[in-house]
Amino acid sequence: MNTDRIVRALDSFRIELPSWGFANTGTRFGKFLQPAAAATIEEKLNDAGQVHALTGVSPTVALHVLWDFPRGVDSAHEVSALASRAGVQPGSINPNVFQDQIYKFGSFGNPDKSVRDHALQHTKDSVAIARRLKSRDVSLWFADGSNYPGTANIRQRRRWFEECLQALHRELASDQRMLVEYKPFEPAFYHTDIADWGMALLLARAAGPQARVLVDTGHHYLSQNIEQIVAWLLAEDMLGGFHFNDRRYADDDLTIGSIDPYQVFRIFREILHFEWETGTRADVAFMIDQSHNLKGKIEAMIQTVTVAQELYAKAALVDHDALATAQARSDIVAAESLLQDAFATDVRPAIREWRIMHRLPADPMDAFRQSGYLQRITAERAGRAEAASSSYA
Ligand code: PSV
Ligand code: MN
Repeated sequence: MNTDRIVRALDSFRIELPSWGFANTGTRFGKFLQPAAAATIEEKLNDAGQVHALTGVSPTVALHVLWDFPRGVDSAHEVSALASRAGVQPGSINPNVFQDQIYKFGSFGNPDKSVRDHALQHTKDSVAIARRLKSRDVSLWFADGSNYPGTANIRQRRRWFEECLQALHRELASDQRMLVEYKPFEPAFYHTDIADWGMALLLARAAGPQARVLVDTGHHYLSQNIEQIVAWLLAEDMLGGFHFNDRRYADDDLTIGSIDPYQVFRIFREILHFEWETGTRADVAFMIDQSHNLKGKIEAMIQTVTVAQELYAKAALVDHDALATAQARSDIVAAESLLQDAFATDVRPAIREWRIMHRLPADPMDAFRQSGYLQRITAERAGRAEAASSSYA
């Protein structure tokens, strides 16, 4: 095993936690409440801080504007202070133009101009929040779509999306980015306005030079080749970031690698191959977008971060020089085996060493279970009313 490669890979690997992953969330059939779940932004940041303190690789937290900034931009100062107290920093800022009643028929794609204006204003406020917090990325996801054929003017809505995204792009500071996330269905079940990576790419291009595409791994039809999408977006310099999660059927928000770890490995491998080929690090934000209905929230996040590290380390073991030779000779078995051998390597001992080297617990999950943190917050948080704005579903 090439330990140097693993160490180099781990030194540069960071993954962002979602604030909403620490709150009570569920499915559309209901939530199973956990007494230790976070209900306030302070609690979410504290829990994320625990994950970072134990793993050392999740220093930033993605924030959802309606759930985490009760007073909008006026909450920014407080959120920033709470984050630094928790030992983390604000990460990507996620506007929310899908939850309020006003968005029943869409946001940027709504036929009613006053609703489009309202949505645009919210996203502009989100850019302002991001700027206050020194967050680079404003991450946009739209639930817009329709449920029945003939009920929406698809090309007109596309133009409205272009106009709104362009207007929003004009608000960005020169060091900010906007990320456009796509999703093929849900909550809309006939058409989604930004349904796939091609639509997101075209809209990001139309929006302006600081817009990129965000790939949520749960937002694809089954068996779609996600790493090929990644390769194409890298080639176009249009890959901005990921929302990682796993799934068996649809957008199930399961733990990364729990169903198909080889797919995550293949995605990381494409990114590392790009770096090998170009000598440039791909400027891509790794973020988690998971919510756990059954697993303990903090344990699930520690597990997530640990698995992500393992898969990244395995991908870093692929010998791209040897792979290039095998590909050039069309030696299919040799080429494929280079991936399979790397994937089969047990990188856990090397990761333990890396943690010890960085004065981190060799086993973050065990350290968490020993720490007493869960018992303490369970006692503190049990019995208090859940804050209404803290989560979804
Ligand atoms: C939508 O399914 C999504 O992936 C978007 O990223 C949202 O911001 C997130 O989930 C939380 O609802
Ligand atoms: Mn997402």
